[in-house]
Amino acid sequence: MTTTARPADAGDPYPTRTAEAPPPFPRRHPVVWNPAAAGPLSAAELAAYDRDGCLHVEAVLTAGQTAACLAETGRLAADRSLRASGRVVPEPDGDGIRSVFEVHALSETFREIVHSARLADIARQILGSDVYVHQTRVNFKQAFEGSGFGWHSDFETWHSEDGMPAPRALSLSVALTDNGPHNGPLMIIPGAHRTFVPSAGETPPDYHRTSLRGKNLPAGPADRAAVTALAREFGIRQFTGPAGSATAFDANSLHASAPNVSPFPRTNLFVVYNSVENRIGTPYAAPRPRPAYLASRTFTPVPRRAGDHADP
Ligand code: 6CS
Ligand code: FE
Repeated sequence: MTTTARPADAGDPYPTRTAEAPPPFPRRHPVVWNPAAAGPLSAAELAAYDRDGCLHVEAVLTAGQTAACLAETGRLAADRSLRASGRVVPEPDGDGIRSVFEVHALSETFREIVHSARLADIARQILGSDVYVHQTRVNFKQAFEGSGFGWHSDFETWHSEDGMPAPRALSLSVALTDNGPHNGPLMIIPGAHRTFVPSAGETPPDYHRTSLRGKNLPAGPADRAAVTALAREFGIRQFTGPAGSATAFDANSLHASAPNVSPFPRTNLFVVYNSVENRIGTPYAAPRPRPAYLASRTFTPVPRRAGDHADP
């Protein structure tokens, strides 16, 4: 593996992180890769995902599973030995925890859920292939204190910093506590996944040490004029739902979330599945690849389990 960024003229289909960002342009790849793929989503749900780049799914976890995940979350947050590993991201202000990465490697409970057919079949159906786990994390938004996330496309980061070739990946944001309108739920501009919004500013060395804290970022946030135009065109959808429900969203969805000033914590598990046909390589616009706990380079497919749906 080389450790230098590709030259900007190497035929990159999604140029970004240049001093002057090029204007937004249409996505160059499909969203639903095989509309005939079998799986848990109905044809209407698959069409809605294709159109919007996002879909709410009820009850992906049982009450017992959400309780087990919350217990594990508390254990990981209290584990002092994890703090120095980089996996634990502190809040930008105060000493709370914002995120813990690679939870499926730290906890058998999370590993089991990430590998379950209930979650992975959704990804396999949308991406039209086997999938592997690119990233997992728990985002804590503590009551009163939890900070927000500005508007961005995850694919913009995964492409530039991790070397992900195409937006053939998706996230499942799984509510471990109830997500209501007041505790900083996910917001998405439905339809904006069809536009790639380049970000101005070169990626600094070791940028992950600061970027994940989310404040005053020199590279990565989506251009505000582009967000404004897309939100005027498509509106903004807020995803609320009880613990155990989930939102699936395309890697190139434009999304954000507000801080949590409510008295109710908002804790979500994020699982990023990438197609096995879209393995990451050399970063497109960063000096060095990020650590494996942010961007896995183990491309083992999530095993298909009984109850999974065979391809037609
Ligand atoms: O850098 C990343 O990979 C992550 N950052 C954000 C703000 N969203 C998704 C992703 O986990
Ligand atoms: Fe994100």
